[in-house]
Amino acid sequence: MNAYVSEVMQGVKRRSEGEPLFLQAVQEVLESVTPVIEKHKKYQEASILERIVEPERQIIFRVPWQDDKGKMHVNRGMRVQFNSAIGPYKGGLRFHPSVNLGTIKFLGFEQIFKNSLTGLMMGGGKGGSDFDPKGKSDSEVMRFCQSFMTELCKHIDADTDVPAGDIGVGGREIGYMFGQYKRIRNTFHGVLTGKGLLYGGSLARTEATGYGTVYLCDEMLKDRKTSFEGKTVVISGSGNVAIYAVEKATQLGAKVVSLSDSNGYIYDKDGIDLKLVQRLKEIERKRISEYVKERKSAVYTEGCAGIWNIKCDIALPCATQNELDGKAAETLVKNGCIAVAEGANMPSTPEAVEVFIKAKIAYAPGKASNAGGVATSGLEMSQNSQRLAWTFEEVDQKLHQIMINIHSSAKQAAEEYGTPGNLVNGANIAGFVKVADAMLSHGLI
Ligand code: NDP
Ligand code: 2IT
Repeated sequence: MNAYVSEVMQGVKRRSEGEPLFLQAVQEVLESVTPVIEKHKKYQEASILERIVEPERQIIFRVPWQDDKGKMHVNRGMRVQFNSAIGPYKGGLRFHPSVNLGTIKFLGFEQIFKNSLTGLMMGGGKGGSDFDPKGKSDSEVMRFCQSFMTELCKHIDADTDVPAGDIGVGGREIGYMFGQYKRIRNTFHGVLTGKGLLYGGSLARTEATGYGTVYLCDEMLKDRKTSFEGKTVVISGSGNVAIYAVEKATQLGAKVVSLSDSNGYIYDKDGIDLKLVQRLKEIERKRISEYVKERKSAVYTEGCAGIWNIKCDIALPCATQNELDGKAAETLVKNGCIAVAEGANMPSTPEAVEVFIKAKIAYAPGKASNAGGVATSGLEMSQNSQRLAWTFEEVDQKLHQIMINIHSSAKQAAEEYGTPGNLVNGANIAGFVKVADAMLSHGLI
């Protein structure tokens, strides 16, 4: 590694003890942008790297709430406002027991470059809590969300910071948080995205991340003179992103044969029955293991890591970070997998990424392939500002075009800086340059 870049990395390591996910995300971006730093001295002269790895602001707060039996609980809430060089902070909220500051910093850092790639005016931010919505009643989730927003509402605004969903935060949670924000601030505006259609949400936002992942993958396949038609696809997770990746891949002629959750995975040789999955997961909030009780062609296996042993042409990891390791990547490649597009954030470990790049299969990192979610959040913000609602087709067509553009700008940047076909470098560089140049324009802040 270049001496300056390596010094910045050492500095981040010294100051981020106990934050391995954040270090992993920073390391990858710094390695990718090294040729840019070497070619253009202006970034080093203005200490752009030192500044871009340090969040502009981090807010950590207590979230007290009462369960249905009256017992009091305390969770930790946080929002990391990472970078606002090209727009208001934008990024989701994650409610999951594993959430800590390092998780939110990693996600917020990724969001800076992802949002830049969309071509829309959005800075990077992320938030969340170690609250676990699983097994809680609607009233418990409501009380938690209201308490969370009672503090968060002091720090966000439609032109300041606009949160959305992520793991554990979907339409129900966004609704409760929007209600509380409106009540306390007495303002009705687009302060959150992923809202219900009755109060300012955008058509196609629910579908956007999954659809976008498939659109981007399709661009990589086109480059290789092929398509989703007739391909066998493995998708991990069974949440918002996974479900709509299944829908779009199936529409494009593929057969999706598996899905998972943190307990295990299903394999359905006849192709996933999407309506059944939607009922089980979106309405009944059940485990994916229930699927096999209603579908004779499917089998369930305990433990989620085995999903990558299933032979497939295309793999779309859509569950969580580091869910696909080096060994799993080798198995996929050995079994003839030709494309991997990440719906989740950083689902492949650095070792897995290396395997994909070496094997020269089509590989899209999450910050490129899952950017359709936040891009459509950006489109929701535009509609809110206009006080208009666009049709599903209009939003979907814009989303599709944004994914095509992301693929081509990542591909172009990879070529320009000497690693053609490497979309990890391409996405990091294309995302970085825009933000870094905006930071230069703003002077030392
Ligand atoms: P959901 O909460 O809807 O679903 C998450 C899915 O991932 C569930 O199937 C869940 O299983 C599984 N999962 C979560 N944590 C783990 C874990 N530690 N090990 C194994 N499986 C796990 O979330 P989303 O679908 O919204 O998010 C999935 C991924 O996509 C995340 O990485 C998120 O950051 C990313 N993403 C989401 C966007 C969005 O618009 N929603 C946009 C861009 C990226 P279980 O029920 O067992 O926990
Ligand atoms: O990781 C992500 O990009 C998201 N969870 C969506 C963020 C958003 O603001 O829509």
